[in-house]
Amino acid sequence: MPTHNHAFSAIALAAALAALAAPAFAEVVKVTIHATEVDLPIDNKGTMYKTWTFDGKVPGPLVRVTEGDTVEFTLVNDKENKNSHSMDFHAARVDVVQDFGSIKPGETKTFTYTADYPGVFFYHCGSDPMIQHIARGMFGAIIVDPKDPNAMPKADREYVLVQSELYPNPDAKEAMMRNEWSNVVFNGGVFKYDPVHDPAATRWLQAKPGERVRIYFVNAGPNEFSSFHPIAGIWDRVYASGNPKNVTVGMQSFVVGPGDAATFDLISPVEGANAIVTHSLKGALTGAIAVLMFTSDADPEMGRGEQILVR
Ligand SMILES: [Cu+2]
Repeated sequence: MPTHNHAFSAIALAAALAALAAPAFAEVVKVTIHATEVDLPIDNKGTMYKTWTFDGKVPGPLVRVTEGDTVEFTLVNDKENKNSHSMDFHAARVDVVQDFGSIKPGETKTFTYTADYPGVFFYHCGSDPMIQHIARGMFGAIIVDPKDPNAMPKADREYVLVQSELYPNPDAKEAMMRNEWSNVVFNGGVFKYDPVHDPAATRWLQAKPGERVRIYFVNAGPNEFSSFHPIAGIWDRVYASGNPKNVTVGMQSFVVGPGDAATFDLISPVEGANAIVTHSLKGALTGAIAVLMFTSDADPEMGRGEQILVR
C-alpha cells in the first residue's frame, strides 16, 4: 500500500506541475460561421427586414472560448449571396488585409489567432461599405473567459445584449452616413425584451433577488454611443472590455462606444424589475429597453446555457 500511495503522489505532483504550465490547458477551438443574406423579423410583431447576417441570426452566434485558447476560424460566404463579406474579431491580433479581408460569394477563408486577452469583444463584417454591413446585422459577441476561474466573482446568471441601430431602408447607405436611424435595439429587435412598452413582447430577462447577474454588453453601432444604465439598479461592477483587471464599482451608467464592449454585474436586493437601457433616451424610447425581472420563482433556465443570448 505505501508503494501505491507513493505512485499516487507522483501522479498528483505531475498534475500540479502541469496545472502551473497553463498553456497545457489551452485548446484549439474551431469556429465556422456562414455569411447569409436573409429576411428576419426586427420587432415583436414580425415585421421583416432584409438583413445580412452571420449564421442567419442577428446578432450572430455567441462565440465563447477561454483566455489562451487558439481560435481556428472559418468564414463561409454562401454562394447564394450577392455581396462580399468578411470577419473582424476584436479579440484577435492578426493582419487586417490577409485575415479580415473580404471574400466573394462561394468562397471560404480560414484564419487563426490566440485569444490572449480575457473579456467580451465585438465581432463584425468589415466589408465595404462597413457601415451598411453592420447596420444590416453582421455583428455579434465573443466572450473570452479568464483563465483564472476566480478572476471575477461567480455569476449566477449571464446575459448577452448587443445594441445596434435600425435604419428604415437597408439599401440607403447615405442615410446611414447621415445617422438617420429610426430605432435603437437590443439583440436585433425593437423592445424585444420589453412587454411594458410593447404588449407584443413575449420575452424578458429573469433572475432572483440576490443573484449576481452578469451582462456581456456589446455596442455594434454603427454610429451611436450607449450610456448603459439599469433603471432602478446600480452596476455593482463594470469591467471595461470585460477584462477582470479593468474593474470599477458602484456605477450608475457606463459609456460604451460603437465597436466597444463591457461586462456589467447587477445584484438586486429586492423583488421587482429593472429596465436596462441606453440612457441616451431617443435610443431607449425607440426600442433599446430590456426588462430584467427579479422574482424568487425566476425560470431556472434563463441566463444559463442557450438562454444567455435570448432569441
Ligand atoms: Cu458583410
